[in-house]
Amino acid sequence: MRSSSGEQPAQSLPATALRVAYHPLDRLGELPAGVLATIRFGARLRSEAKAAGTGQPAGLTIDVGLEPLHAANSAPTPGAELWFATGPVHTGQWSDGAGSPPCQVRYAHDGHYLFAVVELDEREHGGILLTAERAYAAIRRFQQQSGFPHLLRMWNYMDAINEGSGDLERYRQFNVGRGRGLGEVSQSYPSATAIGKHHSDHILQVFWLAGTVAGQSLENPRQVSAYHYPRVHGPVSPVFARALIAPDDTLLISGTASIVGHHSQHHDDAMEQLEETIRNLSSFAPHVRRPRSANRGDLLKVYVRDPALTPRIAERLRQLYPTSEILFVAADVCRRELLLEIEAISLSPQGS
Ligand code: 3EB
Repeated sequence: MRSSSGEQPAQSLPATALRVAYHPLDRLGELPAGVLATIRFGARLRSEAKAAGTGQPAGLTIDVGLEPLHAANSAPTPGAELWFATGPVHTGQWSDGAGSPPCQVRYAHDGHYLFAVVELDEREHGGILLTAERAYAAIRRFQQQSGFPHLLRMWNYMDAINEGSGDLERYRQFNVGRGRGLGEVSQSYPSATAIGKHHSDHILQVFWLAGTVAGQSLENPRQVSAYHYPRVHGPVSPVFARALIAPDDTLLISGTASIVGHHSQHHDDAMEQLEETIRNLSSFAPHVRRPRSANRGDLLKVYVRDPALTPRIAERLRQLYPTSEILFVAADVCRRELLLEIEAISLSPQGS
């Protein structure tokens, strides 16, 4: 039941519509009820939240150690991403005892969608490769018994993503571990992001959205599928889809950078990389299912290597996407010549 224009009548609202919004960090206390997951951005948040142990919103709270950036003309700065629940929320923890040391999965679900997170200390698992393998093996086992078997969207945040050279670069090692941990997958791949933190805390953090119903993964005609990248980008290819249409028609676009074919474009020119990234994002325009009348747009998350570039990038994005919510964070991208990456959510008419 897809329509490209016009509001859906209220009585046809499926119970499974995703709703996502950005929110200022200091106003999380004023949240409406019914949040499945709150993703809070801030390098110091993780340790502070642990110390305080209070003020946790309902549902699953995930603290990401990436600093939100202030873009001129956007007051206040959004620093949290909220995924609203479509029904009563159940939270829990699951322990993967099949490996050692054990690995905890924290989760929340609303009967239709599940949000879950694994956070592993690389020092306890022997480096990025083994930590990624451990995390993804746990994710695979968790998913098999979860009741939400379909992976829709995944985020991977790690320290020093570009450290090491050639095949020893940490991102490439992460790919080896992810590939081994996940093993053969019978389903299509989820959309994903893999990003480096500016501040080291030794934690590999993986969180994901899964559902009871499968999504439809999409590839970008301008880009070689990441899972078909040639050997020059590492011994094991990244396993993700360029985008995925969720069961409610929400379009979840993976982290997208200035790559055409499989080659990085415009080395060292951030604004040209921005234009190339925009062209890559535009490939998915035919899959956007938003009513033209809706006075709201997409959600864009922009990862910038150099925070000083934020105002210029913000100005250009606001010009192109005036109704979009935009969240900027300081981060490293998976190839050292890439200066920015953008992920996007285009909500379905039902969810807006
Ligand atoms: C790219 O297109 C840029 O390894 O999960 C983007 C999104 C990127 C996801 C991942 C990597 C990942 O290759 C990097």
